[in-house]
Amino acid sequence: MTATALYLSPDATLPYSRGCGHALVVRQLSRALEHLGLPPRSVVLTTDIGCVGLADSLFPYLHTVHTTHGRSTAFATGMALADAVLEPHGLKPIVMIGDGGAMIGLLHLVHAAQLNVDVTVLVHNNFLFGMTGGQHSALSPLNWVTATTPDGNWTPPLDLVALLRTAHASFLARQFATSQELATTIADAIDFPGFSLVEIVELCPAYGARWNQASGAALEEIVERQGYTVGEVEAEMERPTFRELYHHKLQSLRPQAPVAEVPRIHSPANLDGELRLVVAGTAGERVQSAASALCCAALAAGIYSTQKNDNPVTQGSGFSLSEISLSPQPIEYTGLECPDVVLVVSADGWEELRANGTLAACGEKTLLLLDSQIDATPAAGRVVRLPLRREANPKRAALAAIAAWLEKEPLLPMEAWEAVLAAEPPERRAESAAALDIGRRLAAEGVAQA
Ligand SMILES: Cc1ncc(C[n+]2csc(CCOP(=O)(O)OP(=O)(O)O)c2C)c(N)n1
Repeated sequence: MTATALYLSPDATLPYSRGCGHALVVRQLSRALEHLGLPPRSVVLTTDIGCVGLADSLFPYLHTVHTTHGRSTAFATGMALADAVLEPHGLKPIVMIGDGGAMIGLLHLVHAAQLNVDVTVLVHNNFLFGMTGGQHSALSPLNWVTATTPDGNWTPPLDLVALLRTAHASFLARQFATSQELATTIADAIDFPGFSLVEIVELCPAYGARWNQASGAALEEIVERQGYTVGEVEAEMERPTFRELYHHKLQSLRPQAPVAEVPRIHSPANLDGELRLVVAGTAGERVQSAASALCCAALAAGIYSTQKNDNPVTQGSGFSLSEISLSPQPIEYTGLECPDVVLVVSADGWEELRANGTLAACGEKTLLLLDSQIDATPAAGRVVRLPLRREANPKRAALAAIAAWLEKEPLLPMEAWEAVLAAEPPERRAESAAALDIGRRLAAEGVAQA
C-alpha cells in the first residue's frame, strides 16, 4: 500500500459543496500525515457536528470518533489524558471542528490549551454554521451576511487565536485553506507534543460566498480587516506538556495510606486466573477499607489487584461497596460481568447489589457469603451464611467476611496478611487481627451453612 493510501482514500469522493474549503483541509491533512509517516492506528480523528464531521469516513485506516456538537475537543482531551499516563503511549487525537462547534465548545478548547494535552485542533472557520443553513457564529466577521444576520453582522468577531493565547496555548497558527503552507502548518501542529490549534480560514460557497459576493481572494482582505495574524503565531512553546508534568508529579508523590507501604513478599498466591469479587455493606462500617486491605495483601503476595468503590453521594449513610479484581496477570478490564465471590455484610449492601444488578449477574458457581441477618436468597449461586455482624461487630464484619472466604478458598499466604497488619497504625492493628481471627474461626466452624 502506498503512503497516500494509508490516509485519505485515493478514490474518495469528497462530500462537500463545490469550492468548499473543507475539501482542501482534508487533502492537506492527508499530506501532513503522509509527511510525518504516523502509523494510521496511532491517530484518532475526532470529528465534530457539521459538514466538517463528514471527514471521518474518508480516512478508512485511522481511528475515528464522530462526536456531539462542540464536544470533540473534550473527547480528544480525554483520550490524550489517558494516553499521557500510559506506557507505551503515542496516541494522537486530531480534532476537526467548525467555527460553530468551536463557539459552542469554546471552554473545551480553553481547557485543552491550559492542560497542554497532546491534541491538535483544526478549526474550519468558514464564518458560519454551514450544514444547518449558514447561521452566524461568534467567529463571523463584522458586516458578514448570514442567515441570522441578513443585514450584516454587527457583533465583533471572536479572535480565537488571541483568546487561546490567554489560555496559555502552546502552539497556535492561522492559515488560509488555500495556502501552499497549510500541509506544513498542520504537520508542525501534529508533531508538536502539547496542545496545538490551527484556525483555517475558508469560505462556504453555499452561503458565505454567495451572500457576501466574496471569492477566495476576499479572504485576505477579511482577515486583514479583523487585524488577524496569519501563519504560525508565537505562543508558549516551551511550556511543559501535561504528560511531562504528570510524570514529574508522580515521582514526587508520596504514598498517602500506610497500607500502601506493604512490602512485596515472595510467597506465591494460589491464583490461576482472574477473580472478581464484590464486598458490600453499610457506609461507615469500613467496607471499602477492608476491601483495600485485601488488595494490599494481594499486592504483597505479588498479584495484581484493582478496586472500584461505590457509595451514595450522601457519604456516611446507605450502602458501601467495593468491586475487586485479582489476577496473576495485569488487569486490562475491570467490568464485573459475573462475580466469582460476593460478600454481603448488611441489608444495605444486599439491597444495593439487588438494585445494581450484581445479584442477577451471579452464576451457579458464584460463592455468596452472607451475614446471617440477611434472609433473602439469590436466584443463583452457592450460599454460605455466617453471623459476622454478631460475632465480629458491624465495623469488623467486612474484614471478617474476607477472612472467612479466604479460609474456605485459600488464595493468599498468611504472610500477605501479616505484611498488611504490620503496616497498619498500631491502634488499628489489633482490631484488624481480631476481625481476621473471627472470620477464620466462623468459616472453620461452618456455622449455619445453608
Ligand atoms: C448535538 C447537535 N447539535 C446541533 C446539531 C445541528 N447542527 C448540525 S450541523 C450544525 C452546524 C455546524 O456548523 P459548524 O460547526 O460551523 O460546521 P460546518 O457545518 O460549517 O462544517 C448544527 C448546529 C446537531 N446535528 N447535533
